[in-house]
Amino acid sequence: MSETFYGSDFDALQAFDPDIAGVLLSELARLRGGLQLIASENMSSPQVLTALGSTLSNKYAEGYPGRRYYGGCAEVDKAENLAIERCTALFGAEHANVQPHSGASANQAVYGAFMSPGDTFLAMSLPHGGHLTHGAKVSFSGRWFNAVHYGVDKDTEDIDYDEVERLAKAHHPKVILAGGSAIPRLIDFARFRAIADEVGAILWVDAAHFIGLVAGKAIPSPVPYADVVSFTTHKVLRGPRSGGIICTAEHAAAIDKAVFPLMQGGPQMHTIAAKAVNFKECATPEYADYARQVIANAKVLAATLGEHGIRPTTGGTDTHLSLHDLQPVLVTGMEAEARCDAAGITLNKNAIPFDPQKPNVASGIRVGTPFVTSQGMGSEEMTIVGDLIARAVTTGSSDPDDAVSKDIRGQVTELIGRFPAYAR
Ligand code: DSN
Repeated sequence: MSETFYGSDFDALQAFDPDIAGVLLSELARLRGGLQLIASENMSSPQVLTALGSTLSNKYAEGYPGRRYYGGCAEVDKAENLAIERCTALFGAEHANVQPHSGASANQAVYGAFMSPGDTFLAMSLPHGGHLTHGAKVSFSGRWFNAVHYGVDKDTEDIDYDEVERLAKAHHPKVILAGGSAIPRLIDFARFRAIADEVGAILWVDAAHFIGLVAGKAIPSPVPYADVVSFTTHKVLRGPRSGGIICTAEHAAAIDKAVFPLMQGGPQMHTIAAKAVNFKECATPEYADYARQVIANAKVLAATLGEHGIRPTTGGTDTHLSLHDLQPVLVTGMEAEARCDAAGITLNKNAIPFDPQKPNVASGIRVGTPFVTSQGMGSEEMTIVGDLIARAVTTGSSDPDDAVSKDIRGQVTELIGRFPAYAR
């Protein structure tokens, strides 16, 4: 450890609080000891983790660089300015706000910038792949605003753009929102822009899931089309657990005022520094290779599961995730998640469009490749991973002591042994 750096002193933590030190170690062992396939998770770098564990966490810095409500902000101003410069350069955006604490906080700010309570907006429905903060009744977004929802087409299982247009013309929303948390296909931003222009709505893209693929230039960017793009920094992007917003210059002041002081107080300067580190990482050719490999891996994984009868909705994926219908193999999402868990494979149950099951049971699973690709796995390994998931789902047990669970766990251990996460 550097003499002058006081973050990440694990020995001191272990001496003072062995309980929490134990949790940190056992979580690391969990990450290292299984296959991580949750589409929204990744393995951030030691550099990012170091910035997160730094003394910047101590600093109050309400306001923006050069315009703070506290003294002593010269150093954290440097970190925030770097994060802003790197973020706007990475995405070719006119303005960036790097202060949102999370994706949900970023989304709150976007509502605050463009809408008042009672206003109407149009967004994808949660059961068809949207997000809680896109107007679900249990979220502030559904309680304080009038959410109108579009879904996917029954045959293609992809966004029903004709329905989006019809609903936009019928309801004249102030904002049209594109994006969600279980959308395997590319979104047609040009079509959304055209619909928004037809009804005079703001076009907002929630790019939380796929912003990392945009950063790596592996898929088209929403930036040329959207008025505002909200995102998280910890999914494919592989940064700290946090959020951000990019927008056109026209909306910069409204977004900044909505993040602070409307929705948030003091920004987390350690996290902002970690975002700056992450944006620098994402500008490298290595990261672009990574983003392309994430998609290549997701395609192989989706196809392999499909060969085992675990049907990918929409027929496959263009992104980092695929959504699978388990009805053909007569297993629920809840049971599949438990069986995979017992076999050392972490993934999540997920509602599929037109799902007959309740959300906490669900007929599907969602799998994503950001984490395993960060470990260095490629297409060959995705075939093995698909075979292992299929075996766990169709013949496994939720009992970790079951012979099949143990056997699959052994194969998982062999595979991850060749691609260690956070190698010693
Ligand atoms: N909970 C995240 C996901 O898993 O997609 C979205 O917020």
